[in-house]
Amino acid sequence: MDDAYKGKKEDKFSFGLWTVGNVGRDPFGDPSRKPIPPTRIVKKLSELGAWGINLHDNDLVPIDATRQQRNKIVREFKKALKDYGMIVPMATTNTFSHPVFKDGGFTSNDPKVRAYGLQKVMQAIDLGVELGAETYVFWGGREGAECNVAKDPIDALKRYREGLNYLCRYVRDQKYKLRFAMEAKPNEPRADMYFPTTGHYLAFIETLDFPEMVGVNPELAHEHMAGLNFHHGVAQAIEVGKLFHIDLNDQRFGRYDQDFRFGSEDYKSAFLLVRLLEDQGYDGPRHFDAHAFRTEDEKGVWDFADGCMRTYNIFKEKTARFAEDAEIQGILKEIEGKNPEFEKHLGKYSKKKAQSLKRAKFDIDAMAKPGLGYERLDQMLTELLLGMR
Ligand code: GLT
Ligand code: MN
Ligand code: MN
Repeated sequence: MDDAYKGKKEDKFSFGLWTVGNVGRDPFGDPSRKPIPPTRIVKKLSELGAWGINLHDNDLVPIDATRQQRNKIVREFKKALKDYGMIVPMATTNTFSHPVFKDGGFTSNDPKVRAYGLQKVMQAIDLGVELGAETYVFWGGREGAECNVAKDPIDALKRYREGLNYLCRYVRDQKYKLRFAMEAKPNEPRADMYFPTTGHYLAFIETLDFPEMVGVNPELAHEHMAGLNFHHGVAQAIEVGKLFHIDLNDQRFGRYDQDFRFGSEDYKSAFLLVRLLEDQGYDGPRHFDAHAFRTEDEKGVWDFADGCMRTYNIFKEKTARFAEDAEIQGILKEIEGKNPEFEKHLGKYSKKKAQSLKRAKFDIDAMAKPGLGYERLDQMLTELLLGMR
């Protein structure tokens, strides 16, 4: 395979310890491979050309570790980061695995669980900052419901807000350089999760005490699970300056949470996304939140990781090719260039402009007549992606 597409540090590719560390467990089956020690993950990812490694508190430090055990694990992990030139750009908290969180962390009906949740997140934030993280992700894995009469959804939202406001104040108090990135998901593991889409979070963030500290971490698979167009959601986040992080993977519509290798299912969506990120100059981490098929052994895991990075870089090259394709660019120019004389009616409202626009004549049947030629354009994109242009 061509080395030109291999991951390089400047590509800012990152993986979670939980992604390449996924042991192939699913609701119906036991692990199909052995856990890989975190220090080995750091080494292998670095060799493959990744730049960063992200983690939940308990991906690294077991939930029942003593202070001494924790410090030893962290010391060894930091050494591996240094030895292999890797960084921890993002960290997060596991508030979903232990059954104490079976009805949520922030949104639990039980104040004791909510208090423990806050304590756990503060400790995990301390760990993340100690490892150098500048982005802190919140994925509310258990913040949702099956029995929808047991929890008032308005109370749930208020509790989530209260928790985030508390933690923003904690970060400010500690003088940490840390931003929060909220990750939406419509369902799994709960039947219904609060904040099912990135758009829900974008609205919610504006109601927080420190909205400037909080952005989003959209995940491709999660938006596809909700039947949405990922690249549109990401565009909306970029447009309001809220794309703090991104989870790249792939997913068939209408299925369970698959977390497939980036770009392995829907080439057109992956292309549109990479083009958007590159054209908009997104300079945050390109984080792969995916895992190898359950059929794989450790070698398959590294094939998977290499594949995510290669595919991103291949789509990046396709983006450049798209921009240099004279015929495609000619069509795009033509689409944009029609009827410039009507620009004067658009833009900011003024009384004068509105009066003039109300007098303007439009022959809507004539306007509707010409075809737009999008079939030809879309076929050109298809042929470009299939390697024919
Ligand atoms: C979990 C989830 C992911 C989240 C991770 C961060 S954990 O694997 O499915 O989408 O990004 O908490
Ligand atoms: Mn997922
Ligand atoms: Mn994710």
